Amino acid sequence: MAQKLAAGNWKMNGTEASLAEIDKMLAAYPEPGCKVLICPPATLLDRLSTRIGDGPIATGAQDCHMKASGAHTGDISADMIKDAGGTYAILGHSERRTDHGESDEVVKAKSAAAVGAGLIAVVCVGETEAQRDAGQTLDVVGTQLAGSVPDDVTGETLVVAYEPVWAIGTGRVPTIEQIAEVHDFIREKLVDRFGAETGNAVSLLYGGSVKPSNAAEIFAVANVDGALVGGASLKADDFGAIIDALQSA
Ligand code: G2H
Repeated sequence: MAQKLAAGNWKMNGTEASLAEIDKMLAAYPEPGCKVLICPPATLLDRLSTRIGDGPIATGAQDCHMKASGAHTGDISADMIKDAGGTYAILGHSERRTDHGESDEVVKAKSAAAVGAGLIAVVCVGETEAQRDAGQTLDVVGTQLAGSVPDDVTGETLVVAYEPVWAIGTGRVPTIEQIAEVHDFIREKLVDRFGAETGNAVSLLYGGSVKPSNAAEIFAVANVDGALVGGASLKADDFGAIIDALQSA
């Protein structure tokens, strides 16, 4: 049985002032009924982790270099993420695939480095609008999944996020049937590759314009174990409402 996970991806948003939202979250959810993860920008990871302490809310990074250390200006490694208190890393988000040209091969190497260092990898996959219109969604997602997920994972060290590129930050959301089709497909591929025990234990997140008003409907879909939330994770009230929806799903 996969763990329910509400994950916030702050993207390139947040300064010291944003941490006040975390105080509100901690006050409202001292013991959330699902796993909660917040991935702030790297500049805030240490401060956020310290603020949260050892409670039920985890922190993570939005990327992780494939090497442990060295001459890689601007990058951070898995050990640095752990040193800053993070336990998760998001890998292969479509914004990184687009902005930084990250291929499946690169995402796989980064994910392997993260898992190898003891982090939980949140590997993102998803089709563009043109690919969906061309009927290529499952082919694209299947190829990304096969190419981006490392071999040495367990149900506890891998999370997969399905994020249709056309739904990210646009307010557009796939139909419930479209989400169900892709999540069922991802589950099937993970079970085929890793066996039923591991494949069924991997949390599958939906991501793309999740907000309080659509969360309950999305969380009712089989094989949706939670969400990767961007814009709506920046406000404690909105993210809290999404946590509420997941707790009661
Ligand atoms: C998808 C999501 C978070 P948003 O990228 O990863 O962002 O919820 O703003 O669409």
